[in-house]
Amino acid sequence: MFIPGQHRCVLFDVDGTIAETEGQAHLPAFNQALEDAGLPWRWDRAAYRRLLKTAGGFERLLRFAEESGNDPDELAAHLKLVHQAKNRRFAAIMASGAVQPRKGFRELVMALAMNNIAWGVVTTTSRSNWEALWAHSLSPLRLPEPVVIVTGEDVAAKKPDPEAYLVALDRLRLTTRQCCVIEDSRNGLIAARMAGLSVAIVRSEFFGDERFDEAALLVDELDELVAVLDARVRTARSA
Ligand code: XBP
Ligand code: MG
Repeated sequence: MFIPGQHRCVLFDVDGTIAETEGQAHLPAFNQALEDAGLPWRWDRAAYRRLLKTAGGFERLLRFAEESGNDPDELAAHLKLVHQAKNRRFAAIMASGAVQPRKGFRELVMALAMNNIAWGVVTTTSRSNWEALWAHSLSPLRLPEPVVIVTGEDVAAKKPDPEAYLVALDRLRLTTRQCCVIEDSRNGLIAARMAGLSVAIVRSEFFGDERFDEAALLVDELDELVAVLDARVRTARSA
């Protein structure tokens, strides 16, 4: 991780990694949208932790429909609308200013920039969710802008499929040796490793106790990665 002179870009996952958006925004937005749609389903944190194993909000709704004994094909058109309503609710929560980036995020992006390392975003959430997070929580931080943004709409297969990471490398015209990844979930870790990238995991609210054997680094907060970067830079300078 963070090899000065070799790594040109750090690819950040969004949900759980840049901000705790799942518990602070996606989950309440799902429950509001389900209620507005007149569906009796409500998800508590334990249920949502389990459902998060399925990447993609629409796919998550389909899975829950099936688990609750419904025919997902019959409900698909309705659930598509529920998912769109969920994302509108998500944007409203973001606009309220309720979601802030995780501790150390700004410092990490600035420290990377000081060392000529760019940052990018590789998520399989909807593009509108990324845009809401950027507009209300990140752009006020006056960061350098991400050099690549890959979202759920840019891929045919969501994480743990490696496609999102492969699309990012292709757009950047960089190799796997020139990039590394920060993720919070096992699905994200597998996606990045299958694309050939090294991965640091930052533990998050819903995925903190998953298995992360394939990770190069495991930390509790992003500020620990600032310290790792500083140490790598010092070692490279003294070599
Ligand atoms: C995060 C997800 C997303 C969000 C919901 O993916 O799984 O599905 O929970 O987003 P990643 P949508 O691993 O890339 O963070 O409702 O927009 O799908
Ligand atoms: Mg994530």
